[in-house]
Amino acid sequence: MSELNKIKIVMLGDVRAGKTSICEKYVNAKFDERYLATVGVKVYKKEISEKQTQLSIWDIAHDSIMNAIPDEYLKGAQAALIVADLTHQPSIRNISQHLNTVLHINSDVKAAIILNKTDLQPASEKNLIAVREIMQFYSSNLISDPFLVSAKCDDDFTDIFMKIIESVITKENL
Ligand SMILES: Nc1nc2c(ncn2[C@@H]2O[C@H](COP(=O)(O)OP(=O)(O)OP(=O)(O)O)[C@@H](O)[C@H]2O)c(=O)[nH]1
Ligand SMILES: [Mg+2]
Repeated sequence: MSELNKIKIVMLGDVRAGKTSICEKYVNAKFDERYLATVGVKVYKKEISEKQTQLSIWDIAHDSIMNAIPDEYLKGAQAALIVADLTHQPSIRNISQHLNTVLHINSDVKAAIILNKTDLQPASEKNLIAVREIMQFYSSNLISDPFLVSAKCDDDFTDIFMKIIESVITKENL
């Protein structure tokens, strides 16, 4: 049997943005209305047999002092998903800080932005403009346009994770 590719993805974003909810929906097909703050980090594993890949998804608790995230959580990450909450404008402004946090450890990380909670609030023009500016600045790391999702109502996050896996595999095969 051939060996599995191992891909580490880190989830970063403001407090309550929905990082854990997205992981739970993707890995365990569950959604919980209650808020249970992540403490430190929780690592989710998922095997993607058609890509011969084992994913480790590191769901990292938001820390108000960004630099307080231990480097070990970020080291070795080939990809990052930055989650922002459409109902909370500062979480969109802070996308850059979260990208910087991971780029500081791995300058060629593959990244994507997830704008979450579309069931509560659609993306406003103001938010989309802010995100477009971030996209331009980080264009060499970002692998796609932002994903607009609802961890509560959407059932399938395969697309997002497949895109990120493919970008990592393509880069490593160059
Ligand atoms: N309506 C709605 N609620 C959501 C959605 N995603 C997450 N939530 C709720 O928002 C709250 C925070 O979600 P979490 O997934 O715990 O947020 P987090 O980013 O992991 O937060 P930390 O662990 O503190 O960093 C919870 O009460 C979730 O049920 C969504 O798409 N729609
Ligand atoms: Mg969490």
